[in-house]
Amino acid sequence: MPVSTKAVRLILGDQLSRGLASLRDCDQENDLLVMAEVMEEASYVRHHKKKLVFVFSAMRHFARDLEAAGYRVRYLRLDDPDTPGSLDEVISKVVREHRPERVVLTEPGEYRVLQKFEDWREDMEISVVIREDDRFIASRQDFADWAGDGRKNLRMEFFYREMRRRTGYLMDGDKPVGGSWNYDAANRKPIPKSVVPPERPTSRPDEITREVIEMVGARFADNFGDLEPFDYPVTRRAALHALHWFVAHALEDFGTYQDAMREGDPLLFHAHLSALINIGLLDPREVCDRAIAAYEDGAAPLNAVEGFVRQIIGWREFIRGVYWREMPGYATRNALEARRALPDFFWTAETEMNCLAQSIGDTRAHAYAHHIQRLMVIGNFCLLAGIDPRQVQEWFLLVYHDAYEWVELPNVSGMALYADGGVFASKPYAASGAYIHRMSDYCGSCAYDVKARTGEKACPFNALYWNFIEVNRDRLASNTRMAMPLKTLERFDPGERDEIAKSAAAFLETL
Ligand code: FAD
Ligand code: DLZ
Ligand code: SF4
Repeated sequence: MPVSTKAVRLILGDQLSRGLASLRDCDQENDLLVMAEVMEEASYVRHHKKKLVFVFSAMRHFARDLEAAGYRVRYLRLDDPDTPGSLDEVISKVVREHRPERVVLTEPGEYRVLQKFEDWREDMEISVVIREDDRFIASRQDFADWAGDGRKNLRMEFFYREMRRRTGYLMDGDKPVGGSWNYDAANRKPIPKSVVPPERPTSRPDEITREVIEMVGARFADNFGDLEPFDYPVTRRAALHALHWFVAHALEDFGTYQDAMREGDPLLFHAHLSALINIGLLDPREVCDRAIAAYEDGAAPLNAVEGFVRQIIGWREFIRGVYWREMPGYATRNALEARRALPDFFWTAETEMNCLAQSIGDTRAHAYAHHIQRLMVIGNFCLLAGIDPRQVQEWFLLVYHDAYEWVELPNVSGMALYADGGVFASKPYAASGAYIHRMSDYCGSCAYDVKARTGEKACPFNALYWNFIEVNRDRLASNTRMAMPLKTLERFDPGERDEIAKSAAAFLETL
């Protein structure tokens, strides 16, 4: 006799958490957990091959572990001809076939998917329950309450302090441990040649992952990025290993070299945990707890641990709050009226600008680049060259294995491009070649001269930077944080300003 189904509980590819809100009151005998690999999600952008392997393999391992724990799971594979192409069709099919009393969902990470969920709630004859995603520490409502209606510029630092108070992380009563909220001043050092980051453990793909690699290789051969070698954690157990490894071996120097870049090593002392947290294999609270325990045990200094905790309970939560507060209009903002097409070298990594060749090359190889590569090399270039924000957003959404719109969009539009007009950034993160030179070893083997401002061999970031200030002079005039570069520009003689405009135009022409 077929088992009757009380509730269908759909679990999305980035909801791989045993504590997920929609799993909490699951009746193991009568409820059905549904997971589906669907072409719509696999192709709404042409994801990096490693991101596809990561998501599908983690989904398959999660389903296997749920089954082993006694849950009834219906898993629809992409390579099964009966699997529908979209989440809409999946939900219709399982409701038709299993006739549940209700559908239980956890709110998704993207506005586009929330609209689907809301349509189901509206259109279906059975009850559709959408639960808050409480894997985040601040709910959407918490953020909205904090941000208020009228607050024009949202500042992460103040939100972060609220989160410190709320979580009690690194707090001494109502005071921050060590007396300061923020130790960022100690976290901006370039990395000397003599410092050798710890070697990361590697692992071999198991049978499930090998099968997924084969499927992605066959069906997504033209997508961006290297498929192999693939050794990312795809289970809860492996994710915990990665967390323990980071805390034991890299956290100590995470803060000091957080902004540094080195050719051939995108990881340095970074956590490489964003994708695992975003997909649900690690909980942000447990990640912070581990880091704080290392501080309390004397294994990691305060500047590292505070810096790390700030990224998670500060930036990560803040960025998500901004996304839901500002959507749907946020995706189409273009405050600086940038219209240039994304250059081809974003796909090939073939450019003489070594910083971009390295950062895009790392991205293509690993579906990963660290924050400063994303912000101050790739994002900065797009800002200075006036690349169309929609094209930049799409690129960032597809190339990184931690990318979902809730986190990618505010980072790109708000932080890197200032396309949102300053919802949370106090000024555009624009920088000349000098910044990249200071924080990396890229310039040493570059075809361009980082010290030269104009001329054929001059670092393009230099003329582009001053040209950006010139072109956006009126827009930036009222921003006190831009007063210094604007004043410096005024001091250049007209011939120099003319040369800058010509050099920038000549370079932009080559794109
Ligand atoms: P670490 O440098 O070791 O940081 C620790 C953790 O802090 C990360 O794992 C992450 O969970 C969190 N974190 C740090 N900064 C941010 C931030 N700005 N926003 C959200 N979380 C943060 N992060 C994504 O997860 N997905 C994205 O699609 C994404 N796109 C980005 C696009 C741009 C233009 C920029 C500037 C940043 C983007 N980030 C994104 C944020 C950040 O670059 C990555 O979280 C980080 O590089 C991931 O590597 P890691 O785990 O080694 O991080
Ligand atoms: C990223 C992704 C991919 C590639 N494929 C699937 C899928 O086939 N099925 C699924 O449920 N989820 C997938 N995901 C994750 C979703 O895109 C993600 O849940 C939404 O973007 C909401 O954040
Ligand atoms: Fe990048 Fe300019 Fe340095 Fe070359 S010289 S690596 S283009 S910053």
